[in-house]
Amino acid sequence: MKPDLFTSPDYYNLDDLLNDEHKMVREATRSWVKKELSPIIEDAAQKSEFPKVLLKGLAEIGAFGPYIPEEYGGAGLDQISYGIMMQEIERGDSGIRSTASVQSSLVMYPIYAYGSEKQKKKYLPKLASGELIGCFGLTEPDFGSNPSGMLSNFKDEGNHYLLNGAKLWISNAPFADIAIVWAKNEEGRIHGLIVERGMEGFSTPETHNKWSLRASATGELIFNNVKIPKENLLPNKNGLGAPLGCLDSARYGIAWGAIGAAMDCYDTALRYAKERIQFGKPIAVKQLQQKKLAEMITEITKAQLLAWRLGSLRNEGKATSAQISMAKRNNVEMALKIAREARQVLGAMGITGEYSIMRHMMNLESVVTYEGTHDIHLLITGLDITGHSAF
Ligand code: TGC
Ligand code: FAD
Repeated sequence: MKPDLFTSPDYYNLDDLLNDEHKMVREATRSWVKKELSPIIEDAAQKSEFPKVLLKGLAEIGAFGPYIPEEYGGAGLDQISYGIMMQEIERGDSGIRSTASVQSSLVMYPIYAYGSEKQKKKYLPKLASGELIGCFGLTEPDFGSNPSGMLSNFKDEGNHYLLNGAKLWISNAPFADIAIVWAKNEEGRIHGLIVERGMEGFSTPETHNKWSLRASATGELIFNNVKIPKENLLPNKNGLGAPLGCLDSARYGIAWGAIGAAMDCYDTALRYAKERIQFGKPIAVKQLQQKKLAEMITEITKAQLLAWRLGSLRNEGKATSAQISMAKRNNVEMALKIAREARQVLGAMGITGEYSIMRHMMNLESVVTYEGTHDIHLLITGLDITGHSAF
């Protein structure tokens, strides 16, 4: 892979809207990505291996629980710093951002928001330091967009719960130490349970042959009469709103993360267009290439402003789930379109691992599907503005 020459576009001086802490977080994350992630990511993706070597660094830069309070081991940062961190990590690779998103928003957040004090003290500091890695099991083979139909269930057996069922498409499952699993009790009410690797009847087979998110490990969670200690149930929230509340936080991170992937594709295409000579001139002088590049920076700028405003609303506790859906949907589609256009600017070179564009494009095919598909987020906006559910 070519050396990482990334220069961040900031066409509307977004920097003026950031405080010193935001800029510090960005510089620290950006330089970690350049130094540690960029040099190894293409090889990991080609080999379809999750680069575990990055876990320690992710913990050190504060990417595990950026907004979780420091008393539980988190970085205690605001929502804009969290978003910027996701942007910079996804600038490197969506799969590595996935690992950070899952650990922070889908594992640490539910323990922090719905867990007992004992659970918070037991798990959060170790998750923040990367000593424990977690995963989040909501999706099932027959229930993806419609998780309320889930079949995973647990029974009260007196001194423990007995968990049965299966989850599919679970990021980090093959190596996670713990799983936050959503399952129904005997009354059909959804609860979160902390399932630990090593519990009898719990297995996590890996899903192979993905063309997307190849540097992220994906797998199943299978529960065959797993005895779950009663103290592992998250006590403070139940119902579908509990897992969906975690998704709000992860979807918000993706709205920023996708900008990172788009910025990397744009920056690569711009540099290539200035250097690549055809018909005796750089292709950057051609109107057709300028149209592609000008549209890319326009869309990136709009997405940056959307994400920044959403972050400000979240800092004030005012962002709605529907606003988050709009930003996730818009920004991922924007990134996917830019990846496709940028690939064309590079011609044949665009399909090789010498450049990051094709990897971003393939990764974004998962990002546009997970955490709620492109269609589902549109329907969430539709419901919000009309009052009618079209699911
Ligand atoms: P509905 O009746 O609308 O809602 C049920 C209850 O949930 C509440 N609620 C929310 N609460 C918090 N945040 C949200 N975003 C919420 N949306 C809804 C709602 O108020 C209600 O509460 P209550 O108290 O009245 O019971 O539920 P529905 O069954 O009609 O479904 C709605 C729908 C389709 C929007 C929802 O099911 C959905 O979002 N589906 C998409 C599923 C999804 O996103 N799965 C993601 C799995 S995890 C993942 O992909 C991780 S990838 C990680 C990575 O690698 O980065
Ligand atoms: P389906 O729900 O079967 O949808 C198929 C198609 O139908 C889609 O185009 C969808 O938009 C459309 N559709 C569905 N319902 C409607 C409707 N009402 N109206 C119109 N169109 C509709 N899940 C987890 O729980 N944890 C994870 O860590 C996780 N990681 C993932 C990692 C990867 C790499 C991938 C690819 C997925 C991951 N997922 C995870 C699962 C992801 O959240 C689901 O794939 C997603 O929610 C969609 O579910 P589905 O794939 O079953 O598609």
